[in-house]
Amino acid sequence: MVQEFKSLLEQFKKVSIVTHKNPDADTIGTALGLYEILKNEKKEVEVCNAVGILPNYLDFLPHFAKIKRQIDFDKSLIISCDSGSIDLLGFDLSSRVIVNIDHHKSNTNYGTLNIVNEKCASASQVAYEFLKNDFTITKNTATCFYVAMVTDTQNFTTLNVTNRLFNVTSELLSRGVNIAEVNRNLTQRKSLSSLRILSSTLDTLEFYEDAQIASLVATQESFKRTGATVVDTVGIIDYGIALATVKIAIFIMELEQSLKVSMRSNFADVSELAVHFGGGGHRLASGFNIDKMDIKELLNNINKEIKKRGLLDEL
Ligand SMILES: [Mn+2]
Repeated sequence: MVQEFKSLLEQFKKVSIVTHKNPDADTIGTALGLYEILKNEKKEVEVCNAVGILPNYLDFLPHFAKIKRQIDFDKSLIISCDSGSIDLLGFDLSSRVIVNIDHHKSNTNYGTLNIVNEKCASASQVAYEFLKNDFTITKNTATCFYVAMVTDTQNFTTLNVTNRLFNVTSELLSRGVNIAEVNRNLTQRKSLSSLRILSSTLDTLEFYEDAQIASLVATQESFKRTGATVVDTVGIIDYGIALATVKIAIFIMELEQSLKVSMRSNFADVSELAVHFGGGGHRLASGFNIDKMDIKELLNNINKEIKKRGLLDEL
């Protein structure tokens, strides 16, 4: 398959690397790592995000400042990173040649070339394993791929962390990744608004079904009061799943036009649940967006669906 990728690269002088809406460290890290690889191949490369609200806590990543809101290249090869569906990219990509690099179980294989491996813990692991033998992996690329792995696995604690992932990590470190510097950047540069939205969201914590389900809510009012944006809410949902009795945590964010719902679980398949509501994701971490409605009613609907599917019964 790497031959197919190489021949696609030969056909295009320009490459547009596209990240998904509500970008996280995996989509950004994978894209920026690829940017350097393709620059070294003497390609003209751009990195694009349709929404433009970037996770600024990742601004220490090489080339972060190059990410732009629009696709400027007309006849470029598109490479999408960490996106399970074409809609999540937010660009009109009809009639474009797309290389789809991802690890979501729900990936719809929308690419011309689909490099999708749901066994990988991050899209960056997919990219690394695919490219490592045929392309130069610099320290910068290794750093971007490593940060994507650390964050997508919540510091190597998710179920998809494997022996193979640690081997990949080890290979990345041998390319010169400075772990201490990465750790400091990821853990000790939080914004004040992210701490304030954490505090106000924890106040909303509620439990259902004998505390097997937990909910957290961030309203428009609390976003305005704390000055936080969606980017500042990274990691909040992990507090929902922290209590020993909780099997599924639901985090609802009220955006200007819609509600954004994230779900976490410690064994039940919440990706199916997300697909039911029009979203997608991983078995233990998923989400969806829905038109604005009463939040209590939405929580009720999700709880009903959880019961209907027997998601609390397993094990
Ligand atoms: Mn990912």
